[in-house]
Amino acid sequence: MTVDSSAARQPRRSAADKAGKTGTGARSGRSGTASGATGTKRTTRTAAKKSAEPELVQLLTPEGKRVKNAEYDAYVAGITPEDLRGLYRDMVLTRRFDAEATALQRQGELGLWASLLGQEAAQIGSGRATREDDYVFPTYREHGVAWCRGVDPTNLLGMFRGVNNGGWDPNSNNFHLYTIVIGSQTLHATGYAMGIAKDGADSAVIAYFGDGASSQGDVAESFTFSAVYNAPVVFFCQNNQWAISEPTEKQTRVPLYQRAQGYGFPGVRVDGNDVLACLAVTKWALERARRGEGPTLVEAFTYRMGAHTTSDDPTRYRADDERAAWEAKDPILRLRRYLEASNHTDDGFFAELETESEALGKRVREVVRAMPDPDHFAIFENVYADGHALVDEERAQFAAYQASFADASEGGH
Ligand SMILES: Cc1ncc(C[n+]2csc(CCOP(=O)(O)OP(=O)(O)O)c2C)c(N)n1
Ligand SMILES: [Mg+2]
Repeated sequence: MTVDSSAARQPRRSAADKAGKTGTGARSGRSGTASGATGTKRTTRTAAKKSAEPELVQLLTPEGKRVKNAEYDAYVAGITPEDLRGLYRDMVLTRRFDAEATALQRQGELGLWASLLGQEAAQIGSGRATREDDYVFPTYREHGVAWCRGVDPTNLLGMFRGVNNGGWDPNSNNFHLYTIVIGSQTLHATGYAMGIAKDGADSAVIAYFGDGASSQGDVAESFTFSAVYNAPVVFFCQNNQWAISEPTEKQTRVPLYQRAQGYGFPGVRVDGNDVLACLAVTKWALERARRGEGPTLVEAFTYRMGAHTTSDDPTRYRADDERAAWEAKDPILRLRRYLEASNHTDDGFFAELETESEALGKRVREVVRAMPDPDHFAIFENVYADGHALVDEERAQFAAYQASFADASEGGH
């Protein structure tokens, strides 16, 4: 896995190739798309998936059985029962927070919510692999990663309530603000990583994006730049099978992780519902970056169990049996099975976690409902550092518009 400093200019064998050689990893990444099957009918897609389950790095089976992996076991070798319970707690509390936010949107307390349901392992595994001095560039769905970075979950809700433009200081936790323009944060991450390299620091950067975003030019550009400059960045693509109503088949003809090969860096597909595998593979990729070996693409193969956002109705474009198949691979359930089978937990642990979960839900509800409305004119702040004539004009127009309501009410309406 060691690559010398001139590696950026040398064609390299990908980790997937190596994994294939040792028979342990995600080499072929067979999927319904690899054979060119691009059927758009729901039944065709489901059938293709059933007949060709993709190969991926997995340490915990859906039944909660630990399987050996010669390449990645080393990255979780020191994990203790307490660490495992910690990962379980992270996933349970993240799911609870997410469910609470969805409910708050339904009650009219949030304008919108993008649920992470089903993606807890991908986010907690990769998030816990990061070091405090690493820098994280999320999309809009990385609530589990935010949790791992120590961002108070209630801070994630201000933007979705429409009371602020972000809600946290990115530099407090090295966790950038949520980015809605899909894929653009991969460029920010690449630039930041190039800066880290120039500073001579051994920190790394991780950029999250989705299967849909993988089609954006920004992602292609960031792959090119990071490869050529050997930037210490991990591209963590959560392939949750859908980009709103578009299936992954509409984004690519090859498994996404294989795209890295064309840019000259390794790509690995990991079971995104296996928190241990996500932890191990992300640690490996971050350590490569720290050693100056450049970028890695990690494709976490997972599933968006819920709607794209609370504005979406997935029953219009996907079949129920697809969700049912993924429910059997639930990330929380599989770790619970493993913990129980290993006698790492007792009933007291689960009961305490339930109490903690209830308390989190209560706090989230209370904090959101108490969020003050912003000053109406705050939207004109922070557009330009030194102001701008056009913004001044718009502010004046808005002030006149607001004043028109005052006139109307004074007029007896
Ligand atoms: C540049 C850009 N184009 C289009 C959109 C509208 N949009 C919002 S989310 C989304 C789909 C993203 O899918 P994916 O990258 O798979 O992420 P997921 O939502 O599944 O987590 C699109 C097209 C956008 N936000 N930004
Ligand atoms: Mg997606």
